[in-house]
Amino acid sequence: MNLFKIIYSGKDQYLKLAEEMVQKAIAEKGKEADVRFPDTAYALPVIYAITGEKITTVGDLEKALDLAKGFIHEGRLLQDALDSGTASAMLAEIIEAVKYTLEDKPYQEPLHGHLSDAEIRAFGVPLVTQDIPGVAVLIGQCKDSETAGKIIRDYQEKGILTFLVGKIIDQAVEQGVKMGIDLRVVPVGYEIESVIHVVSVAIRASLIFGAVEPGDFAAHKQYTKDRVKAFVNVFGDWDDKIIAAGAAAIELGFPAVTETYINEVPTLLLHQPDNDKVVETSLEARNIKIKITKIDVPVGVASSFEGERIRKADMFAEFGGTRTKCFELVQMKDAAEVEDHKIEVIGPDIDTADTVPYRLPLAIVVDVAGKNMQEDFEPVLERRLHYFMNYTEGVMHIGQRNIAWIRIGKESYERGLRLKHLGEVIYAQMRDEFDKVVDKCQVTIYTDAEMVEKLEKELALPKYAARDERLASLVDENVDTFYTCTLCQSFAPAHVCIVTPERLGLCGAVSWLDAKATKELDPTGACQPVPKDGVEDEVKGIWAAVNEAVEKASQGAVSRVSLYSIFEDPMTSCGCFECICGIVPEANGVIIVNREYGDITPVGMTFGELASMTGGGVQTPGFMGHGRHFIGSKKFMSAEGGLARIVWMPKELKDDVRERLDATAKELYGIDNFTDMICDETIATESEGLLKFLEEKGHPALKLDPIM
Ligand code: SF4
Ligand code: NI
Ligand code: CU1
Repeated sequence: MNLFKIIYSGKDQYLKLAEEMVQKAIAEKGKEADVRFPDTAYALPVIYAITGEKITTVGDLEKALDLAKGFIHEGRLLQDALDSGTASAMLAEIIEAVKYTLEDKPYQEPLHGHLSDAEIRAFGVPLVTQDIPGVAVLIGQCKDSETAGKIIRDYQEKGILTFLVGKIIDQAVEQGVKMGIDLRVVPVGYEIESVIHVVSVAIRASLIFGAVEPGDFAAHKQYTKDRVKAFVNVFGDWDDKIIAAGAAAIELGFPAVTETYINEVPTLLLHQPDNDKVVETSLEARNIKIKITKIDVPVGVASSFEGERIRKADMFAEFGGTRTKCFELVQMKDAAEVEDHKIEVIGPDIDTADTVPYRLPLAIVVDVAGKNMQEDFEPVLERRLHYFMNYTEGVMHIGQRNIAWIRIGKESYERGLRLKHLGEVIYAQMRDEFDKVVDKCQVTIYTDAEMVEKLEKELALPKYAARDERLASLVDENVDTFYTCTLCQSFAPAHVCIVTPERLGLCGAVSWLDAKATKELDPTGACQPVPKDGVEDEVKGIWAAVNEAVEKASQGAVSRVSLYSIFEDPMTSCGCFECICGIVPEANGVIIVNREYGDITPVGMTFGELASMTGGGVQTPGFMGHGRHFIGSKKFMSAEGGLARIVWMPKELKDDVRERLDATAKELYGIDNFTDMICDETIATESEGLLKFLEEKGHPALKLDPIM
């Protein structure tokens, strides 16, 4: 069998279908009609990245066909075959784009189809922290459903982001695999063309985080090969189109492993007929190392389960959530007071249930001791409890401190999950993740109502209050050290966050205390201290030492940063920011949009479009990515008048930040209920309505100096 011939034949089939689809689109919609995937600022992203051309109308699709044909030359060099793979990818994208043009929702549940820019941005943090250690694309159909279920679950429990294309989706459904983008198993579509939605994710990572220029295909290929740890598994019988798609994957640096023999190309195209070994072979091919913490519990524990929701009907037991008291606390103790790995449940465990859902009060008290432990790290460790519990299959955790709310699902209860297992999970993860600061750890879980009540009053509440006091005193002026965070450099090579007490990392996941703890956990790692030396301008937030640190950490890409300005040398963005802020000159202020908000804003752009204006570690005056928590900070663009400049935010974001924002505005400007002066989408999404509202409310931005 000639591998090249197979690829050329597959490419021919894509070409034929794409030409038919384009004709159909022209006939049904006309050449002027829009063609684009939903919620992306990158037109047809694959074609855009490869050629630099934005395809936005049905008429443009003819040009897109020509661009794809430009890659077709059926020679005898490996590159000729790979180019046909590239052409196939472009043609598949055309086919899929027509589907989205002709139908409102070409993919119905459980199929996912195209992923939005926001969905890709949300993967940023788990990818850089290696929470998602790799990306698997499973194509075809396994010999039976059981095998499919086993392989998919294996990837899921390793945290791998897994995309399914083809009949394997039905097999996964049959096996009851928990699926969805939050569970890291994404059924994309049945037809092989739909695999382009996964290619599009890899390519957009390069555009979004890498800031690689559209049209510089060589640089995109380098980026995906080096930084996107993806690979392909083909199960069952293959056909020419699957192999042509495989060639496209290989061209991007993603090895393919096939169950049925076609051919072998060392490191790129591998044959693995043994289903028990396909996971191992694939991970090795991409050099993905999985960190396994073996925990003795009857259910899976993996970051993939973080997004699992437990609905009322599936719930066996519940703690907190207004019905019972529920709190959690991590406290530092002397080594002599902690017995390592002691796990105790004081009060009834959930198997004493007389009614379902069983509701009990709950207190989780985690005592840790360690030579390098500091009281400042207590809240850092405590916040991880949320993740550790969510990683546990069949456990849902919401909130923190004494507003924690936990549900345990029936299925996991039936598999044997009890409260003591939560203790096991917490113990194992604490020791694993915080090994440098935690030498000993014990977990006590109380369900005895009286004890919970007493401990909350005497232990937890005073502790929370003391921490709040410490946090309130933690302002930039009161510390002599800031921290860099370069975690995102694995995707955005030039990006550096400067984390200060009042300005957390733009992902929202790294506070100054987190950065301080990270430095302790990994002394040469992503967070390095920066002394606040050589002040140049305190209002704009410029320090010589900060500039030096940024220049060094960005390998010279950025040499000046003003921490408190959005105009003069603003901090760069990687791409995974929680919010983006952009100026509205006519309102003399800025709008802020969070990633979850999908609609249009008064600047005429969506979150995705605004977000595409910045990223990849580039400075873009007038636009700034930042964390939600930064919004209520006194340092929020304080060089340009501060948070009095905020004129519009989505309602959900307003409600989320209201308390702190109001308090800060009161303190800074003596304004009551400032959040109510800020416009939102329920009031206006265009500038006329926005201005009218601001004038009615007497919004302070209107009286500030011109923003430009
Ligand atoms: Fe990335 Fe900045 Fe968050 Fe660090 S703080 S993980 S660099 S966004
Ligand atoms: Ni980030
Ligand atoms: Cu990032």
